[in-house]
Amino acid sequence: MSFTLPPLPYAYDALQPYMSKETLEYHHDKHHNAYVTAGNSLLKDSGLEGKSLEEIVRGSFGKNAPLFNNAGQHYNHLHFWKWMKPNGGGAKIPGAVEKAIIDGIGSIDKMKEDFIAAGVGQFGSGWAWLVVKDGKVSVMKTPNGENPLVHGATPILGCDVWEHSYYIDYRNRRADYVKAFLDHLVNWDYVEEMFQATR
Ligand code: MN3
Repeated sequence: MSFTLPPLPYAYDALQPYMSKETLEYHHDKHHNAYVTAGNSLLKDSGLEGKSLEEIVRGSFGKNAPLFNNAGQHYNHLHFWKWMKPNGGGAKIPGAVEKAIIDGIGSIDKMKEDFIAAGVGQFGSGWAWLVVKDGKVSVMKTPNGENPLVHGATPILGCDVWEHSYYIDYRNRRADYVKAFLDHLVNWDYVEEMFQATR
């Protein structure tokens, strides 16, 4: 396979005021595109050509750091765009994933608290996640381009906490960004879709 950059599933200004047109233009057109371009170049002669993106991410982890970083970030961003939508977030959580969150973490409020703490507590660049591991939903965080796939877990929601994701709109206020992500941007239907695919 080769990596391709899909268009955003909404207009560049669709997530305002919580994520600006300028942020999405840079983040999608420059940052994500750079992972795609570098990833394709690093994939050549890596021994992982012809594998699925998930196989490339798992297969390069700990073995080929440049390829892993770019393939991991490509995977993370492909889903990140779909994990958001205009008028998302809040309490509109589909029943199956809502129940699994409550079973695994205790309550929706506790999940939000833990998710924000994971995003804020990730030193430097990285991601905050809701994952399914051994059939149970939990919160985790990873540095840089790493993701739950290489820790035996499947991500069902991820928030990019690299500065490029929020610095234009929130400056250094990462907690405000992660809170706005949960309250106004999350596409819970896509979270539910990824959750159902783990069952
Ligand atoms: Mn990013």
